[in-house]
Amino acid sequence: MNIKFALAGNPNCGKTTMFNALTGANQYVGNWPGVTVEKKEGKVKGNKEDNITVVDLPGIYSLSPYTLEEVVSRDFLLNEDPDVIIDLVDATNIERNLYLTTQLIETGVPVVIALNMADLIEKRGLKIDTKRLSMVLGCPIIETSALKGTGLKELIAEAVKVAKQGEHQLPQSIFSEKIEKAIDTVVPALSETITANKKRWYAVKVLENDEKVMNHIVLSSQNKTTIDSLRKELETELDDDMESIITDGRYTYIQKLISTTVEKPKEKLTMSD
Ligand code: BGO
Repeated sequence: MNIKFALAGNPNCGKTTMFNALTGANQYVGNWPGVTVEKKEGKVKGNKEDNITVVDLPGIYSLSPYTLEEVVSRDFLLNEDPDVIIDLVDATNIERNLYLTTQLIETGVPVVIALNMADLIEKRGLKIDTKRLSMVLGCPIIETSALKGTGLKELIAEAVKVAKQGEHQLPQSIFSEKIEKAIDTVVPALSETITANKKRWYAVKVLENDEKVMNHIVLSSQNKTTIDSLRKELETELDDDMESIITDGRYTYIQKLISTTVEKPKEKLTMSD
């Protein structure tokens, strides 16, 4: 079977090391269409049964529309339909890395998390309940060390399994009840050309008034008026702009999730404490 993985993650999460470990010398470098951002693609080595291509997305913190890297990444995920996103999460920076994860899950492309730098978890005195984290996020988590080459076979096997299942789990709710209700109002206003699994991502972006998405999709003038006034209402009530409200919502969700799944080492007391 031909399978396409997209490798995504924050800068410095170990993506280059992982890409090299997965593909070996089997890689080619070019540019993303129309921009001078480097595009790397390769074939997963040692897997004879399937023909697996890995596309290395640029290192990004978010899928917002503000940098070329972010735009290239989101266009690829939404338009090129990779079978699976392998989301590299740096275990030693898990809280910050999960911000992108919440957005990747919303694209409707199935996500498998590679919890990378796993060799440092114990050394740093961290305890991560991967089982619970996986259950709440609704995607498999495999501990990996791209540096030491551990967990890679398991990661490939899991991602292949997910690709072959071919069924899309709809993205989970993560925001407050008010925001989730607003998202539910936007979803039916979206055109049928947007597939069911991608509707949540577009609905969040429409609510945020993301310029690139607004220029790209078609809304009836009645739906546009309804959504504009819904946005205004929420902005007045929550006393912030919608993009900040959504960003805060993601952080609140992650903080809550981290508080029940990650134990950090106790701060060492210094003499002055
Ligand atoms: C240096 N475990 C550990 N311990 N380190 C890892 C792992 C892992 O699983 N994966 C990657 N690293 P990139 P992006 C370095 O380069 O792949 C390390 O931006 C150093 N360099 O070796 O470049 C990896 O592509 C000097 O570390 O990340 C690299 O995502 C001292 O994480 C760094 C210490 O990996 C970033 C580290 C001269």
